[in-house]
Amino acid sequence: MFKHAIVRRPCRQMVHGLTSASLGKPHYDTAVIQHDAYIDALLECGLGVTAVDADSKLPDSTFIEDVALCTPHCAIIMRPGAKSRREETDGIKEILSEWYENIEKIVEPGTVEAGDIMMVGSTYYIGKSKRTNDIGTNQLIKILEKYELTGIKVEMHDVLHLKTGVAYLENNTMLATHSFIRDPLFKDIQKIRVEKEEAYSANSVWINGTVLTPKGYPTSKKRIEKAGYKVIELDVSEFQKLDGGLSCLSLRF
Ligand code: CIR
Repeated sequence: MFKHAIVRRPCRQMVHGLTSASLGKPHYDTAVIQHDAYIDALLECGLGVTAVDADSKLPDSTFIEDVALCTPHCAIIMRPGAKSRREETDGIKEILSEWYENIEKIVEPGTVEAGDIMMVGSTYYIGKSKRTNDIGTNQLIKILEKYELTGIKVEMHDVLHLKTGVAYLENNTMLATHSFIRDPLFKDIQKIRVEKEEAYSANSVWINGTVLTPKGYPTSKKRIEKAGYKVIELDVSEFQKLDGGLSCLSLRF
């Protein structure tokens, strides 16, 4: 069960955020409305929510998931692979120290963005992406082992982050797009298949029995409900324009 979430308000400069999508520029005022609805959904799932102020110098900073990993025993501050995102970690230690005594850190030349990390109980799957390098992954695995947690590397292609293509929904069940469905690493986990046309919906989030899923992906929604979860659909179109989704918008612990 999660008790708390930390989010970061989007800033006007989000229109200059990194993206590979060809969906146009995000509309700031709409993003703020969508972000408010996201916070409401987190509250509805029973979480306490801390909202960090927007930072106009950091266009991608609303994607706060990427800058830290919050485990039950320690928090780990990442070192983003994207240079323009490195300063997003400034001040994160002070924020996390309200909940964590043990705060660790990925250091140069390691890079890890936590969108590449999927938690399955005490095991953390770490995707090797353009943003997360081997040195960073090895540092992360060492830190996890210090707290009796496990880190496992995942080879992947065609996705920005691991959680662009998979989401663990607890109960030994995960959402997976085609490239992850047959990955032997996940062979013991039941899959809810995400169809190609609905690939964006793989970035859904389990919170205390409810699954937050992006609006507009009816097949995924139906399959998640059929598997026994309550679903809350949220419109995150303005964040999708920046390659971001529901998991990227919060740290949950
Ligand atoms: C980026 O390219 O870094 C941002 N525009 C989107 C980050 C999305 N984060 C995530 O998937 N965890």
